[in-house]
Amino acid sequence: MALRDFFGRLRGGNAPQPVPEQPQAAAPAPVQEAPLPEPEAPPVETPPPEAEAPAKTGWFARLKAGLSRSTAKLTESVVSLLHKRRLDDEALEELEETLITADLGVAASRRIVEGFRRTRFGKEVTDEEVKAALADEIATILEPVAQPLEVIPARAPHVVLVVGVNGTGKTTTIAKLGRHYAEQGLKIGFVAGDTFRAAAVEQLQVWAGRTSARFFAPSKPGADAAGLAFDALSTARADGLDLLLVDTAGRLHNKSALMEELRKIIRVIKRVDEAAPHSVLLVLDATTGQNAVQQVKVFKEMVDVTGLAVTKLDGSAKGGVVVALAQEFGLPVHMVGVGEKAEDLRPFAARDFARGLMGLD
Ligand SMILES: Nc1nc2c(ncn2[C@@H]2O[C@H](COP(=O)(O)OP(=O)(O)O)[C@@H](O)[C@H]2O)c(=O)[nH]1
Ligand SMILES: [Mg+2]
Repeated sequence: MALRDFFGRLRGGNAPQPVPEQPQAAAPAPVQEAPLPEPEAPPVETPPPEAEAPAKTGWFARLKAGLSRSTAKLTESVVSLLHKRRLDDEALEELEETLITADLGVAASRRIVEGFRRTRFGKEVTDEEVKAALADEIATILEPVAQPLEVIPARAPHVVLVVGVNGTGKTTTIAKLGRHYAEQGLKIGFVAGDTFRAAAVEQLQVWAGRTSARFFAPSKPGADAAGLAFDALSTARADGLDLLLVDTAGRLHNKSALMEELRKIIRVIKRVDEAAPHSVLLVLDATTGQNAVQQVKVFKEMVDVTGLAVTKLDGSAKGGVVVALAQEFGLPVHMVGVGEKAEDLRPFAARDFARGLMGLD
Protein backbone atom coordinates (compact mmCIF):
# COMPACT_ATOMS: atom_id res chain seq x y z
CA MET A 1 0.00 0.00 0.00
CA ALA A 2 1.17 3.52 -0.70
CA LEU A 3 2.85 5.71 1.81
CA ARG A 4 0.32 7.51 3.91
CA ASP A 5 0.49 10.69 5.92
CA PHE A 6 -1.51 12.19 8.69
CA PHE A 7 -4.10 14.24 6.77
CA GLY A 8 -1.57 14.43 3.95
CA ARG A 9 -1.09 12.04 1.09
CA LEU A 10 -3.38 9.67 2.89
CA ARG A 11 -6.27 11.72 1.58
CA GLY A 12 -5.30 10.83 -1.94
CA GLY A 13 -7.69 11.38 -4.83
CA ASN A 14 -10.92 10.28 -3.21
CA ALA A 15 -10.36 12.69 -0.37
CA PRO A 16 -12.39 11.58 2.62
CA GLN A 17 -14.45 14.39 3.98
CA PRO A 18 -14.76 15.69 7.48
CA VAL A 19 -17.60 14.13 9.39
CA PRO A 20 -20.24 16.04 11.29
CA GLU A 21 -19.29 17.03 14.78
CA GLN A 22 -19.70 14.30 17.26
CA PRO A 23 -20.14 15.28 20.86
CA GLN A 24 -17.42 13.60 22.83
CA ALA A 25 -15.99 14.78 26.11
CA ALA A 26 -18.90 17.04 26.94
CA ALA A 27 -17.26 19.48 29.31
CA PRO A 28 -13.57 20.28 29.62
CA ALA A 29 -12.66 17.97 32.43
CA PRO A 30 -9.77 19.20 34.52
CA VAL A 31 -9.68 15.84 36.23
CA GLN A 32 -7.81 13.51 33.94
CA GLU A 33 -9.71 10.44 34.83
CA ALA A 34 -13.19 11.86 34.52
CA PRO A 35 -15.23 9.21 32.72
CA LEU A 36 -16.19 10.05 29.21
CA PRO A 37 -19.86 10.27 28.36
CA GLU A 38 -21.38 7.24 26.70
CA PRO A 39 -20.50 7.04 23.03
CA GLU A 40 -23.27 8.54 20.99
CA ALA A 41 -21.99 7.52 17.58
CA PRO A 42 -24.29 9.37 15.23
CA PRO A 43 -24.25 7.99 11.71
CA VAL A 44 -21.09 9.08 9.97
CA GLU A 45 -22.13 10.84 6.83
CA THR A 46 -19.82 11.80 4.05
CA PRO A 47 -20.38 15.38 2.99
CA PRO A 48 -19.98 16.17 -0.71
CA PRO A 49 -16.53 17.06 -2.02
CA GLU A 50 -17.31 20.80 -2.04
CA ALA A 51 -17.21 20.64 1.76
CA GLU A 52 -13.41 20.48 1.52
CA ALA A 53 -12.71 24.19 1.12
CA PRO A 54 -15.11 25.49 3.80
CA ALA A 55 -13.81 22.83 6.17
CA LYS A 56 -10.31 24.22 5.78
CA THR A 57 -11.51 27.73 6.47
CA GLY A 58 -13.42 26.35 9.40
CA TRP A 59 -10.29 24.79 10.80
CA PHE A 60 -8.29 28.00 10.47
CA ALA A 61 -11.07 29.90 12.22
CA ARG A 62 -11.02 27.32 14.99
CA LEU A 63 -7.25 27.46 15.25
CA LYS A 64 -7.36 31.23 15.41
CA ALA A 65 -10.11 31.21 18.00
CA GLY A 66 -8.23 28.57 19.97
CA LEU A 67 -5.10 30.68 19.92
CA SER A 68 -6.96 33.86 20.90
CA ARG A 69 -5.68 33.98 24.46
CA SER A 70 -2.11 33.56 23.27
CA THR A 71 -2.73 36.12 20.54
CA ALA A 72 -4.07 38.67 23.00
CA LYS A 73 -1.12 38.23 25.29
CA LEU A 74 1.38 38.56 22.49
CA THR A 75 -0.09 41.24 20.24
CA GLU A 76 -1.36 43.61 22.91
CA SER A 77 2.03 43.97 24.47
CA VAL A 78 3.91 44.09 21.18
CA VAL A 79 1.58 46.67 19.69
CA SER A 80 1.61 48.92 22.73
CA LEU A 81 5.37 48.59 22.84
CA LEU A 82 6.02 49.52 19.22
CA HIS A 83 3.04 51.74 18.47
CA LYS A 84 4.26 54.79 16.55
CA ARG A 85 7.80 54.22 17.60
CA ARG A 86 11.05 53.89 15.74
CA LEU A 87 12.63 50.48 15.89
CA ASP A 88 15.80 51.48 17.70
CA ASP A 89 18.00 49.37 19.94
CA GLU A 90 15.91 50.05 23.00
CA ALA A 91 12.65 49.16 21.26
CA LEU A 92 14.15 45.94 19.93
CA GLU A 93 15.41 44.98 23.34
CA GLU A 94 11.95 45.51 24.80
CA LEU A 95 10.47 43.49 21.97
CA GLU A 96 12.79 40.61 22.77
CA GLU A 97 11.73 40.66 26.41
CA THR A 98 8.08 40.74 25.43
CA LEU A 99 8.47 37.71 23.18
CA ILE A 100 10.25 35.80 25.93
CA THR A 101 7.40 36.65 28.29
CA ALA A 102 4.98 35.24 25.69
CA ASP A 103 6.77 31.86 25.96
CA LEU A 104 8.63 31.97 22.65
CA GLY A 105 11.88 31.17 24.42
CA VAL A 106 15.14 33.10 24.49
CA ALA A 107 16.70 31.72 21.31
CA ALA A 108 13.64 32.16 19.09
CA SER A 109 12.94 35.63 20.51
CA ARG A 110 16.49 36.69 19.74
CA ARG A 111 16.26 35.28 16.24
CA ILE A 112 13.01 37.12 15.56
CA VAL A 113 14.39 40.40 16.83
CA GLU A 114 17.52 39.99 14.70
CA GLY A 115 15.25 39.59 11.71
CA PHE A 116 13.55 42.86 12.64
CA ARG A 117 16.90 44.54 13.09
CA ARG A 118 18.06 43.53 9.61
CA THR A 119 14.96 44.61 7.77
CA ARG A 120 13.33 47.37 9.76
CA PHE A 121 15.91 49.01 11.98
CA GLY A 122 15.34 52.74 12.49
CA LYS A 123 11.94 52.65 10.81
CA GLU A 124 8.58 53.48 12.22
CA VAL A 125 6.19 50.60 11.74
CA THR A 126 2.42 50.37 11.84
CA ASP A 127 0.67 47.85 14.09
CA GLU A 128 -0.32 45.74 11.10
CA GLU A 129 3.22 45.74 9.76
CA VAL A 130 4.54 44.60 13.11
CA LYS A 131 2.07 41.72 13.27
CA ALA A 132 2.69 40.63 9.70
CA ALA A 133 6.46 40.82 10.11
CA LEU A 134 6.33 38.88 13.35
CA ALA A 135 4.15 36.24 11.73
CA ASP A 136 6.69 35.91 8.91
CA GLU A 137 9.60 35.50 11.30
CA ILE A 138 7.67 32.95 13.36
CA ALA A 139 6.63 31.01 10.26
CA THR A 140 10.29 30.79 9.22
CA ILE A 141 11.11 29.13 12.54
CA LEU A 142 8.13 26.78 12.37
CA GLU A 143 8.39 25.68 8.76
CA PRO A 144 11.17 23.10 9.19
CA VAL A 145 9.27 21.30 11.96
CA ALA A 146 5.82 21.29 10.38
CA GLN A 147 5.91 17.71 9.18
CA PRO A 148 3.00 15.30 9.04
CA LEU A 149 3.10 12.03 10.92
CA GLU A 150 3.87 9.43 8.32
CA VAL A 151 1.88 6.28 8.79
CA ILE A 152 2.87 3.42 6.54
CA PRO A 153 0.26 0.67 6.65
CA ALA A 154 2.61 -1.65 4.77
CA ARG A 155 4.51 -1.98 8.02
CA ALA A 156 1.56 -4.09 9.05
CA PRO A 157 1.14 -2.54 11.49
CA HIS A 158 2.82 0.82 11.81
CA VAL A 159 3.37 1.15 15.56
CA VAL A 160 3.06 4.53 17.26
CA LEU A 161 4.16 4.67 20.88
CA VAL A 162 2.46 7.61 22.53
CA VAL A 163 4.31 9.07 25.51
CA GLY A 164 3.96 12.11 27.76
CA VAL A 165 3.12 13.28 31.23
CA ASN A 166 -0.29 12.33 32.62
CA GLY A 167 -3.02 14.71 31.63
CA THR A 168 -1.27 16.12 28.55
CA GLY A 169 -3.76 14.45 26.22
CA LYS A 170 -2.20 11.12 25.18
CA THR A 171 -5.36 9.03 25.31
CA THR A 172 -7.46 11.70 23.62
CA THR A 173 -4.85 12.10 20.91
CA ILE A 174 -4.81 8.35 20.28
CA ALA A 175 -8.58 8.41 19.98
CA LYS A 176 -8.54 11.32 17.57
CA LEU A 177 -5.79 9.80 15.42
CA GLY A 178 -7.49 6.43 15.48
CA ARG A 179 -10.71 7.90 14.30
CA HIS A 180 -9.00 9.79 11.52
CA TYR A 181 -7.19 6.75 10.18
CA ALA A 182 -10.18 4.47 10.63
CA GLU A 183 -12.09 6.86 8.39
CA GLN A 184 -9.34 6.40 5.83
CA GLY A 185 -10.09 2.71 5.88
CA LEU A 186 -7.14 1.58 7.95
CA LYS A 187 -7.50 -1.25 10.44
CA ILE A 188 -6.63 0.25 13.79
CA GLY A 189 -5.67 -1.13 17.19
CA PHE A 190 -5.46 0.67 20.53
CA VAL A 191 -3.26 -0.68 23.30
CA ALA A 192 -4.19 0.44 26.82
CA GLY A 193 -0.63 0.60 28.09
CA ASP A 194 -1.50 2.93 30.97
CA THR A 195 -2.43 -0.16 32.91
CA PHE A 196 -2.52 1.23 36.43
CA ARG A 197 -5.37 3.62 35.99
CA ALA A 198 -8.60 1.71 35.46
CA ALA A 199 -10.26 4.89 34.25
CA ALA A 200 -7.55 5.34 31.63
CA VAL A 201 -8.19 1.84 30.29
CA GLU A 202 -11.94 2.42 30.23
CA GLN A 203 -11.52 5.79 28.54
CA LEU A 204 -9.59 4.19 25.69
CA GLN A 205 -12.03 1.32 25.46
CA VAL A 206 -14.92 3.72 24.95
CA TRP A 207 -13.01 5.40 22.16
CA ALA A 208 -12.14 2.05 20.61
CA GLY A 209 -15.82 1.19 20.51
CA ARG A 210 -16.63 4.43 18.74
CA THR A 211 -13.83 3.96 16.25
CA SER A 212 -14.27 0.24 15.65
CA ALA A 213 -10.65 -0.15 16.67
CA ARG A 214 -9.34 -3.40 18.07
CA PHE A 215 -8.81 -2.90 21.75
CA PHE A 216 -6.01 -4.49 23.71
CA ALA A 217 -6.63 -4.32 27.45
CA PRO A 218 -4.41 -5.36 30.32
CA SER A 219 -5.41 -8.65 31.93
CA LYS A 220 -5.73 -6.86 35.26
CA PRO A 221 -5.07 -3.38 36.63
CA GLY A 222 -1.36 -2.80 36.90
CA ALA A 223 -0.47 -5.64 34.52
CA ASP A 224 2.89 -5.37 32.78
CA ALA A 225 2.54 -2.84 29.95
CA ALA A 226 5.41 -4.40 27.98
CA GLY A 227 3.77 -7.83 28.02
CA LEU A 228 0.53 -6.28 26.88
CA ALA A 229 2.27 -4.44 24.05
CA PHE A 230 4.04 -7.63 22.98
CA ASP A 231 0.80 -9.60 22.82
CA ALA A 232 -1.01 -6.76 21.09
CA LEU A 233 1.62 -6.40 18.38
CA SER A 234 1.78 -10.16 17.81
CA THR A 235 -1.99 -10.29 17.39
CA ALA A 236 -2.04 -7.13 15.28
CA ARG A 237 0.50 -8.68 12.91
CA ALA A 238 -1.40 -11.91 12.65
CA ASP A 239 -4.68 -10.11 12.06
CA GLY A 240 -3.34 -7.70 9.48
CA LEU A 241 -3.88 -4.43 11.34
CA ASP A 242 -2.44 -1.34 9.65
CA LEU A 243 -1.84 0.91 12.63
CA LEU A 244 -1.29 0.17 16.31
CA LEU A 245 -1.47 3.09 18.74
CA VAL A 246 0.10 2.29 22.09
CA ASP A 247 -0.95 4.35 25.11
CA THR A 248 1.49 4.59 28.01
CA ALA A 249 1.59 5.78 31.58
CA GLY A 250 3.03 9.21 32.31
CA ARG A 251 3.98 9.09 35.94
CA LEU A 252 6.84 11.50 35.73
CA HIS A 253 7.16 11.80 39.50
CA ASN A 254 8.94 8.46 39.34
CA LYS A 255 11.23 9.19 36.46
CA SER A 256 13.47 6.14 36.61
CA ALA A 257 10.52 3.75 36.89
CA LEU A 258 8.81 5.42 33.95
CA MET A 259 11.98 5.29 31.88
CA GLU A 260 12.42 1.62 32.66
CA GLU A 261 8.80 0.92 31.74
CA LEU A 262 8.99 2.76 28.41
CA ARG A 263 12.30 1.19 27.48
CA LYS A 264 10.97 -2.24 28.33
CA ILE A 265 7.95 -1.74 26.10
CA ILE A 266 10.27 -0.78 23.25
CA ARG A 267 12.64 -3.69 23.87
CA VAL A 268 9.84 -6.18 23.95
CA ILE A 269 7.97 -5.02 20.87
CA LYS A 270 11.24 -5.12 18.95
CA ARG A 271 11.19 -8.86 19.46
CA VAL A 272 8.09 -8.93 17.29
CA ASP A 273 9.22 -6.25 14.84
CA GLU A 274 12.78 -4.99 14.94
CA ALA A 275 11.75 -1.68 13.35
CA ALA A 276 8.98 -0.94 15.87
CA PRO A 277 7.99 1.46 17.28
CA HIS A 278 8.05 3.32 13.98
CA SER A 279 7.03 6.55 15.67
CA VAL A 280 7.39 7.77 19.23
CA LEU A 281 4.95 10.62 19.65
CA LEU A 282 5.43 12.90 22.64
CA VAL A 283 2.24 14.69 23.66
CA LEU A 284 2.63 18.10 25.29
CA ASP A 285 0.06 20.33 26.95
CA ALA A 286 0.49 23.93 25.76
CA THR A 287 -0.98 25.33 28.97
CA THR A 288 2.16 24.23 30.79
CA GLY A 289 4.29 26.70 28.82
CA GLN A 290 8.00 26.39 29.49
CA ASN A 291 7.33 23.18 31.39
CA ALA A 292 6.62 21.59 28.04
CA VAL A 293 10.16 22.45 26.97
CA GLN A 294 11.43 20.72 30.08
CA GLN A 295 9.29 17.66 29.34
CA VAL A 296 10.83 17.28 25.90
CA LYS A 297 14.28 17.23 27.46
CA VAL A 298 13.26 14.60 30.00
CA PHE A 299 11.51 12.32 27.50
CA LYS A 300 14.29 12.63 24.95
CA GLU A 301 16.62 11.22 27.59
CA MET A 302 14.30 8.28 28.11
CA VAL A 303 13.31 7.32 24.58
CA ASP A 304 13.96 8.27 20.98
CA VAL A 305 11.16 10.79 20.50
CA THR A 306 10.39 11.13 16.79
CA GLY A 307 7.76 13.87 16.91
CA LEU A 308 5.50 16.06 18.98
CA ALA A 309 1.79 16.74 19.35
CA VAL A 310 0.84 19.92 21.19
CA THR A 311 -2.62 19.92 22.75
CA LYS A 312 -4.88 22.38 24.56
CA LEU A 313 -3.85 25.41 22.59
CA ASP A 314 -7.44 26.51 23.05
CA GLY A 315 -7.09 26.72 26.80
CA SER A 316 -3.72 28.38 26.80
CA ALA A 317 -2.22 31.84 26.67
CA LYS A 318 1.10 30.11 26.14
CA GLY A 319 0.77 28.99 22.53
CA GLY A 320 4.04 30.79 21.84
CA VAL A 321 5.75 27.79 23.39
CA VAL A 322 5.39 25.96 20.08
CA VAL A 323 7.90 28.45 18.65
CA ALA A 324 10.28 27.76 21.53
CA LEU A 325 9.95 24.01 20.96
CA ALA A 326 10.63 24.36 17.25
CA GLN A 327 13.70 26.50 17.79
CA GLU A 328 15.15 24.47 20.62
CA PHE A 329 14.64 20.89 19.45
CA GLY A 330 13.85 20.92 15.76
CA LEU A 331 11.68 17.87 16.33
CA PRO A 332 8.76 17.50 13.93
CA VAL A 333 5.55 18.99 15.28
CA HIS A 334 3.01 16.69 13.68
CA MET A 335 -0.24 18.04 15.01
CA VAL A 336 -1.88 20.54 17.30
CA GLY A 337 -5.04 20.27 19.36
CA VAL A 338 -7.46 23.11 19.96
CA GLY A 339 -10.26 21.23 21.68
CA GLU A 340 -11.59 17.91 22.82
CA LYS A 341 -13.44 16.88 19.68
CA ALA A 342 -11.88 14.56 17.12
CA GLU A 343 -11.80 17.29 14.50
CA ASP A 344 -9.95 19.60 16.89
CA LEU A 345 -6.71 17.76 16.24
CA ARG A 346 -5.10 18.75 12.98
CA PRO A 347 -1.79 18.69 11.19
CA PHE A 348 0.51 21.48 12.16
CA ALA A 349 0.84 24.12 9.44
CA ALA A 350 3.59 26.69 10.04
CA ARG A 351 2.11 29.68 8.28
CA ASP A 352 -1.43 29.14 9.55
CA PHE A 353 -0.15 28.79 13.05
CA ALA A 354 2.08 31.87 12.85
CA ARG A 355 -0.65 34.04 11.38
CA GLY A 356 -3.24 32.66 13.77
CA LEU A 357 -0.95 33.41 16.68
CA MET A 358 -0.62 37.01 15.54
CA GLY A 359 -4.39 37.28 15.05
CA LEU A 360 -4.07 37.65 11.27
CA ASP A 361 -6.16 35.96 8.57
N1 LIG B 1 -9.39 21.92 25.69
C1 LIG B 1 -8.70 20.86 25.30
N2 LIG B 1 -8.71 19.76 26.05
C2 LIG B 1 -8.00 18.70 25.64
C3 LIG B 1 -7.23 18.70 24.45
N3 LIG B 1 -6.63 17.49 24.33
C4 LIG B 1 -6.98 16.78 25.41
N4 LIG B 1 -7.82 17.49 26.22
C5 LIG B 1 -8.42 17.10 27.51
O1 LIG B 1 -7.39 16.92 28.46
C6 LIG B 1 -7.78 15.95 29.43
C7 LIG B 1 -6.67 14.92 29.61
O2 LIG B 1 -6.54 14.17 28.41
P1 LIG B 1 -6.10 12.65 28.38
O3 LIG B 1 -6.12 12.24 26.96
O4 LIG B 1 -6.89 11.84 29.34
O5 LIG B 1 -4.59 12.79 28.91
P2 LIG B 1 -3.55 11.63 29.23
O6 LIG B 1 -3.52 11.50 30.73
O7 LIG B 1 -2.23 12.15 28.70
O8 LIG B 1 -3.99 10.39 28.54
C8 LIG B 1 -9.09 15.36 28.95
O9 LIG B 1 -10.15 15.95 29.65
C9 LIG B 1 -9.12 15.77 27.46
O10 LIG B 1 -10.43 15.88 26.98
C10 LIG B 1 -7.25 19.91 23.64
O11 LIG B 1 -6.61 20.04 22.58
N5 LIG B 1 -8.00 20.94 24.12
MG1 LIG C 1 -4.40 8.60 29.34
